[in-house]
Amino acid sequence: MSESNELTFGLPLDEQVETTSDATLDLGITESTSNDGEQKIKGLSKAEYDDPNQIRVTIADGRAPLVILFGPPACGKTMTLVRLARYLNKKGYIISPVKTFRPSDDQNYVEICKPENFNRIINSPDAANSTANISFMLVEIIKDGKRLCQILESPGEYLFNPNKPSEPFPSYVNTIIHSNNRKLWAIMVEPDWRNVEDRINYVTRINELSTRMDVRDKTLFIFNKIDKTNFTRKKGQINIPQARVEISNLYPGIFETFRNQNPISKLWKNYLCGFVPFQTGTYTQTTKMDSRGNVVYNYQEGADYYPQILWEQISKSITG
Ligand SMILES: Nc1nc2c(ncn2[C@@H]2O[C@H](COP(=O)(O)OP(=O)(O)OP(=O)(O)O)[C@@H](O)[C@H]2O)c(=O)[nH]1
Ligand SMILES: [Mg+2]
Repeated sequence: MSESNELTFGLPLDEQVETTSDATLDLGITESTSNDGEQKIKGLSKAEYDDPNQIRVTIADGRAPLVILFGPPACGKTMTLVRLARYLNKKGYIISPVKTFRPSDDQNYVEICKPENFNRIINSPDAANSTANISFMLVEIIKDGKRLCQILESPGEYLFNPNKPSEPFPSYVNTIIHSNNRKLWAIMVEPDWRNVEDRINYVTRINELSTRMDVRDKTLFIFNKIDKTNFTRKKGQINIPQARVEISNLYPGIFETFRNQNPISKLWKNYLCGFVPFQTGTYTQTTKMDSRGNVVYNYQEGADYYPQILWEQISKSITG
C-alpha cells in the first residue's frame, strides 16, 4: 500500500487506449446481462479484456469501509445496488459514483459517473436493461457530509464463473482482499440456481474467500430473488429461519466456515455471518425491443422492507 491513503488495485496498464465498447450510453436499449460470460465487459480496454489480470481499479479512500457485492453473473449485484440507492436517496442519503475508481480511458465509466446518467440509470423504469452498462462500479454513501461507506461491484464472472469454477481471482480481486479498508463481504445467493455441482463449487469459492478474509472483515449473505420462493407470508414478511434452512440445503455447508468457535459467545450466536432475504423488484416483459433485438423489461422496485433490513445490517457491520 502506498504512503498516501490511495490504493491502486491490479497491475499497471500498458499504454493502451483501445476499448471494447463505445463511449455512448445506450440506456434502456442495451443487451441484458449475459449468464454465460461470453458478453464483452463494458468499458474494459482490449488489454484488460484479454488478460483480466491487467484490470485496474483504484480505491482513493483507503479508510471508508468497503461493502463488496460478491456473486456469480446475473445473481443481482447491480440491481441490489440500484434498489439500495433508490431507498437511501429517499431517506436523505447522497449516493454518488466515485470517478477515480476506473482509469480515465474507461469512457463507459466516465459516462456512467456523470450525475445525469447515473441518476437516470438508478431511476429508470428500464433499470434492468440500463444496468447492462454497469460492469465496474464504486459508489459512496454520504450522510450529513460524512462518507459512511463505499459499495463496490464488479463483474460476476471474475468473482465466480460457474463454467470455470477453479479459475484464480484476477489480481484486482486479490488486491481488494488485501486492502486495509474495513470490509463487509455481501455474498449473494439465489434460489433455483443452476445444478448442485455448480452450487457446491460456489461454496468452495466462498470457503476459499473466507480463509483469505481479514479477522475484522464481516460477512453478510443476501438471499436475493426471494420472490421466486414460498417464504413470503405477506408483502415484506418473510420466514427468515426457513429461508436460511433452504439456503443451507441448496448450498451444502455454505455457513460452516462461519461457525462461531468462541466457547462462550457460541452459546447465543452460532454463526458469525449475517443473513438477509432480498428482492430487488419485479421485472415485467414489455412489447418493446431494444436496438439489438432484446426484449425490454420494465422494472418495478420491491418492498422497502428489503433495502431497509439490508441497510440496517450494513450499518451494523461497518460501525460495530
Ligand atoms: N425475480 C427476480 N429477478 C431478479 C431480482 N434481482 C435481479 N433479478 C434478475 O436478475 C437479472 C440480473 O441482475 P443484475 O443485477 O444485472 O446481476 P449482476 O449480479 O449484476 O450480474 P453481472 O453484472 O453479470 O455479474 C436482472 O436483470 C433480473 O432479471 C429479484 O429480486 N427477483
Ligand atoms: Mg452487475
